[in-house]
Amino acid sequence: MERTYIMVKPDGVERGLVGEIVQRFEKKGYQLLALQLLHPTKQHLEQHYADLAGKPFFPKLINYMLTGPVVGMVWGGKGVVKTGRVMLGATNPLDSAPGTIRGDYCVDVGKNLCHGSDSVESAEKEIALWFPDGVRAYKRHVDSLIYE
Ligand code: RTP
Repeated sequence: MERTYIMVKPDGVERGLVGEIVQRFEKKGYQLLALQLLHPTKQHLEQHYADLAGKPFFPKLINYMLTGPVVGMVWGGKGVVKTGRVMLGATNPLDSAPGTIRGDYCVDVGKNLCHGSDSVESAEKEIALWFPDGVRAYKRHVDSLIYE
């Protein structure tokens, strides 16, 4: 099953948007495979965002992500990586369509509430980084009402 790593960033946790974000993925029909609230270390975040290490906004991004706990989740289902990112909206919330999470709930790129893996490969890397003990699959009876 395709899996993705979705993370509610510290602003999303503090603003009480965890439930809203979880609900959107649940209502879509995706399967919740793992969920944790975590106070990430600087080193952990630098590993997660390693691809962005050269960007001018990198230090600001790490400091933002250190302002409080994050809620990390693994969601599974058909096309969940690409569609998950569509559900989050564009990186810059001012470019995000209404109806997306960022389009509905935020304004600035430096406070854009959530993260979603950008490919199947990076999703698997991120899941291994954030859930090093592994994520257990389970059968969902409701799948017969969601998939043809
Ligand atoms: P994410 O990883 O959080 O889902 O975001 P993304 O792929 O859509 O965007 P990416 O380019 O990977 O950037 C990661 C996060 O860095 C912050 N950012 N700040 N110009 C800026 O100040 C700037 N650009 C990006 C955002 O929090 C973005 O989500």
